[in-house]
Amino acid sequence: GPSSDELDLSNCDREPIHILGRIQTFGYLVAMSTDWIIQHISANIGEVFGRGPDDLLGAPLAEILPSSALHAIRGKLQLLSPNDGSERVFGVDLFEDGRRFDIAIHMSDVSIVVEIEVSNVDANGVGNPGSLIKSMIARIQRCETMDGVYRECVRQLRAVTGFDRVMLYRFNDNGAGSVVAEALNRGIEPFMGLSYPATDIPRQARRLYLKNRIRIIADINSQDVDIVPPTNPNGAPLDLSLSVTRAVSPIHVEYLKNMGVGASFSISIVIDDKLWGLFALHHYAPRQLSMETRSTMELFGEMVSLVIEGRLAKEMRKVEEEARDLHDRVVGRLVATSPTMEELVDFADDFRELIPCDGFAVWAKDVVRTVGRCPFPDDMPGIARFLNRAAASRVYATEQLSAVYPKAQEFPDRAAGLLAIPISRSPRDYLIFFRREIIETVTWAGRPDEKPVEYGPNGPRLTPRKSFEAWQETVRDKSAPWSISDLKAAEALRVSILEVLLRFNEESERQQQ
Ligand code: BLA
Repeated sequence: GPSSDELDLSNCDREPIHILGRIQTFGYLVAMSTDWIIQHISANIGEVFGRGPDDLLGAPLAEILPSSALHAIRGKLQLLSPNDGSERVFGVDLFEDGRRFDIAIHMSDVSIVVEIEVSNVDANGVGNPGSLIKSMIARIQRCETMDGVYRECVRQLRAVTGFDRVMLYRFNDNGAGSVVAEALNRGIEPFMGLSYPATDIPRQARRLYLKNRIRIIADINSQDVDIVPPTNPNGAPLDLSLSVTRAVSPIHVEYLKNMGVGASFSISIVIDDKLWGLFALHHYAPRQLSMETRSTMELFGEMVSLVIEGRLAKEMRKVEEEARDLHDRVVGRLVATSPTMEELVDFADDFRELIPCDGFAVWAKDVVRTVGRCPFPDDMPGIARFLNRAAASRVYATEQLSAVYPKAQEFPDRAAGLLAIPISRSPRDYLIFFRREIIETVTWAGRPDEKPVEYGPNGPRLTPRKSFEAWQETVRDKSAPWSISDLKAAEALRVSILEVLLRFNEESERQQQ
C-alpha cells in the first residue's frame, strides 16, 4: 500500500460532516417543507410524539401539535433569514400536557428544521442567563492582561458547566494551535502549552464552526440516531450545518475516545470574521447541557470574542502610537543631519529601536557597512542580488532566509531572518535588518506527523493518532518572526527616508549650481 507521505492530508478536509444524516440521542428532529409537511424525522421521534416515523412522514405538523406550539414555532421562524442563524424557545409545553421542551428552529435550504430537547436536563441549569453573562463578562473585563482574560474565561466556564477540563485553544497562522489557558480538576494531567497540528481540526470543520458557534457531544459512546429518510425526493441529504443536535464526525469521535474523553463541548471564538480559537471542554463521563445552557454559553462566546477583539485592537493602537512617536523622532534627527546614503549606518541605533534586530547593514553603491550580528561582508553582494530579485521596491521580510536563499544555511546563527528596506532603485540600495536564529521547542501532543493510515471506501485516509504523549520538536534556522508592527514601521521608514534623501539630493544639487 502507499506510504504515509504519499497520503493526501486533504482527505480529512473532504469528509462531509454537515450531511452525515444523524443526530445525537438527546435530540429529536423534524424537517418540513415551507407548507409545513413533514419531510424528514429522526428515528427516535416516538419517544416524544408517541407516534413513529412511518406514521408522521408526509403529515402536516398541524395534525400533530396543538396550535399554541405551532404559534410559538411560527413566531420564531419569522425572525430567521435563510441559512443564517437559529432561533430558540425554551420551556415550551409542546403538547399541552405539562412536559417542557426546548426548541431550536432554523432554515436549511428550503426546509424548516425544528429540533426538540427535554428542558432543564442539567438540573440546576444556569439560573437567569442574562445576569449570569453580565457578571461573567464583568469579571473578565476587570482582568488587566490578555493572559488574565484567558484564564478568567476558562475558570468561569468550568464553574458554570462543571466540565472536568476547560481549555482555550488558539490557532496560529498556519492552522496549528496550542492550549493558552486551562482550568481543570485536580488529579488530571494538564494540556496547558501543548501544540496540536492543523489536521486535528480539518478545514470544513473550521468553516462550519464560524457559522455554528457551539457543538456538544453529550456521550461519546451513545449510538447516533438516523434521520429518515436520509435524502429528500431529489436525492439531497438534509444539511445540518446549523443544527444543534448534529451527530459529530466518527473520525472526531475516535479522536476523543483516544484521548479518553466521555463528553465534549466547544465554543468558537471568532475575531474579524475568522476562527481565532475555541473553548474546548472535556468531561471524562457523559455530560449533557440543556439547550438553554448551551445557548447561554454561545452568547458568552460571542461576548468574549468581542472583548478579546477589543483588547487586541487597543493593544495594536498603543503599539502603533508608540511606533509613530518613535518614527517622528528618528525622522526629525535624519532631517536635522541630512545624511548621505552611506551615512545612514550612523543611525543604526535609532533604526534598531524602530525595528528590533541583532544586526543592521546599509548596502549602498556596492559597499556594505554593518553594525552588530550580520553575515560576513563577503556574503553581502549575494544577499543584495537576492534582494534585487525578491524585494523590488517594497519592504521584504523573511524569518527563515535559508528557505528562500539556500546559501544562508552557511550563516544560520548570524542571520536566520532578514528584513530589507529598499532606499533607491538604481543602483539598488538597501537597509537590511538581521535577526539571529532562535531555537524553538514546540511540545506537540503526540507526534504530529504520525497518523495511522486506514483503508476506507475512498482509499487510504488518515485516522486520529492513538498517542497523545508529549513529543518535542526543535525548530531551527528561524528567527523571531517580523510582526505586523515591524512591517508597518519598516514601510513608514522607507517612505520617510526616500523623502529625506530626496531633499538632501536636491539641496546638494542646488549648492553645486
Ligand atoms: C473536530 N477537532 C475537532 C474539534 C476539536 C478538535 C476541538 C471540534 C469538535 C469538538 O468540539 O470536539 C481537536 N480537541 C482538538 C484539539 C484539542 C481538543 C486539538 O481538545 C486540544 C486540546 N481529526 C484528526 C484527523 C482527522 C480529524 C486525522 O486528528 C481527519 C482525518 C477530524 N476533527 C476532525 C473532524 C472534526 C474535528 C472531522 C469535526 C467534528 C464535527 O464537528 O463533526
